[in-house]
Amino acid sequence: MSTNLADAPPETPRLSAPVAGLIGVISLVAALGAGHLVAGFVGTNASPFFAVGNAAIDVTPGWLKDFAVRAFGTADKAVLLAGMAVVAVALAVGAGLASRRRPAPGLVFVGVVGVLGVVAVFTRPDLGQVAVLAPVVSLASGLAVFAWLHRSALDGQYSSTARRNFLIAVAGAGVAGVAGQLIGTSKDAEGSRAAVGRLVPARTAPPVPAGADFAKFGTPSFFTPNADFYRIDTAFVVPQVRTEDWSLRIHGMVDREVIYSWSDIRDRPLVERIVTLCCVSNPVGGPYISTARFVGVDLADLLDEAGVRTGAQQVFSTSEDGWTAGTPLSAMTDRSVGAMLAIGMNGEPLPIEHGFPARLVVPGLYGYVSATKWVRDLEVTTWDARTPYWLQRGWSEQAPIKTESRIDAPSGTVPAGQVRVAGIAWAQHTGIDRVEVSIDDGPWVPAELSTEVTVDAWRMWWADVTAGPGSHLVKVRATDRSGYTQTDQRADVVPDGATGWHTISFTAR
Ligand SMILES: Nc1nc2c(c(=O)[nH]1)N[C@H]1C(S)=C(S)[C@@H](COP(=O)(O)O)O[C@H]1N2
Ligand SMILES: [Mo]
Repeated sequence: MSTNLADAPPETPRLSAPVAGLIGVISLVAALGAGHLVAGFVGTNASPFFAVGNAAIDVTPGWLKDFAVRAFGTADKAVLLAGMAVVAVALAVGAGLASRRRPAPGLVFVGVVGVLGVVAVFTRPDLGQVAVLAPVVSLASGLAVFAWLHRSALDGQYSSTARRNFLIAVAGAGVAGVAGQLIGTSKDAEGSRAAVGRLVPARTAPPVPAGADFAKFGTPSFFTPNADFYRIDTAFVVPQVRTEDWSLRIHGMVDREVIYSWSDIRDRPLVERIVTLCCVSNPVGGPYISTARFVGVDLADLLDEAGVRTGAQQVFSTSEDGWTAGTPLSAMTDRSVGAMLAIGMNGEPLPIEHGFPARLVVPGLYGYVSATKWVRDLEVTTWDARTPYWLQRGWSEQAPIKTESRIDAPSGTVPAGQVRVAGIAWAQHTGIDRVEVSIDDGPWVPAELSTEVTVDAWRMWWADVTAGPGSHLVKVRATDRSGYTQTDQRADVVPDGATGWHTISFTAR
C-alpha cells in the first residue's frame, strides 16, 4: 500500500444528496414564509406564491382556463396551487442537488425565481408599489438562508450545529408564515360582514309559492343556498374588503363624478330581486347556474345621480382585485332590466366569495359582462376606449344569457315503466314558455312547468316517459316567450355561451 496521500487533490467537502436537497427546500419555505409575513402588511396578493399564481392565471390562454374550469370546477385554483407547490419543491430539490459542493448554482436559482416573484407582483393591477417589498424580502431571505445552511452543512453536515440551524430556519419560516396569515386576515372582512346586520328591503321580491321547484323529483331547490351557489372568478385569494374601507366611484362620461361610501348605499331604500345568475362557461347540462334573492339599490338611480352623457356605450366596472367587466350602458339605465348594486344575498350580507361588500347583478346577462364582485369603480365610457378582461381574451362584447334547459333526473338505474324526468330551464329577462322532452328520439312530450316567480329566474319542469328494460336516451328543449326554441346545434361556450339540447342516458330494469 503505497498511496501517496500528498499527491491527492485536497478533498472538497461534498454534501450528501438528501442534505443538499433539504437545503433547497428549506430555503424555498423560508423565502415564502418571509414574503408571506411582509404580504400581511402590504396586501395578501403580494405573497410571492399567490402573486405567481395570479400572474399564471392571467397569462393562461383562454382555452386552458376553460378546460380547468370544466375539469376542476371551483377547485381549479386549488389544483393550480397544488401543481405549483409540486413544481416549486421539485425545483428547490434540484437547486440543492446542483449545489453539493459550492452554493453558487443554488443561489443563482433562488435569484432567478425571486426575480420572477418581483415581476409577478409588479404586473398585478391590484397591488401598489410597496407590495414589491414582499417578493424582495422573500428573495433576500431565500438567498441568506440558502447561503447560511449551505455553509453550516459544509462545516459538518450531520453536526449538531447544522441540525440546529436547519431547525431554526424551518421554525422561523413557519412563524413568519403564520404571522403573515394572521396579520393579513386581521383586516377582517368577516367581522365587518357580521357587523352589517339585517338588510331590510323597502321593496320586496314577489313571494315564492310552494310549487316553485320540483326538488322532490330531483331538481335543485328554487333558491340556491349561499354555500352551494356556483362560484367563478379569477381571484386566487378572495379580496377581503371591510365596509369602512369600501367605496364606489362613478366617473367617465358623466356630468359629475360621484363617490358612494358603504353607508351611502346601505342607508338608501333597498330593493330585493330574484335573479338566476349563469356563467358563460356553463357547458350544456352544466352546473354554473344558481338563483338567489339579491338586495341592493338600482344602478339606474346611481347612474342618474352622476348624469350619464350622450355617446356613452358601456359601463366599465373594476373590482378590488383589478378584474374588469363591460356592461352595455342600456342594460343598466333601462329600469325594466332591474340592474342592481347588490349588498345582500338570500337574507344575508353578500358572502365574501360572492363579492362582499358589493357587487353588480344584471338580470339576463352572463356574469363575465355584468356581475362584477368586490366592485369599486364604474367608468361610463365607449367600447373603443376600454376593453374588459374577458374581451381581451376573445369573448364576446354582447353576452345575453341563451335560452337553455337541463335534465337533473333520472340518473343511473331506475325501475322500468313510467319514468319521471325533471330539470330546469331558463331564459332570463324573457321567460320560459314551454319545455319538451323526448325519449329515444320519439315525439316531443310537453313537460309540466313550475309556477313562474319572475322571468329573471329559472323554472323547474317534469314529465313522465315510458321506458322498457334497457338503456335509454332522453333530451330536453325549451321555448322562450319570444317564440325561440332552443337549437339542437351544439356551440362551444366560447365566445358567447353554449347551445344544444341536453341529453342524458339512463337504464331501466
Ligand atoms: N371581481 C370579479 N368579479 C367577477 C368575476 C371575476 O373573475 N372577478 N367573474 C365573473 C363571472 S365570469 C361570473 S359567471 C360571476 C359569478 O358570480 P358568483 O361567483 O357569485 O356565482 O361573477 C363575475 N364577477
Ligand atoms: Mo362566468
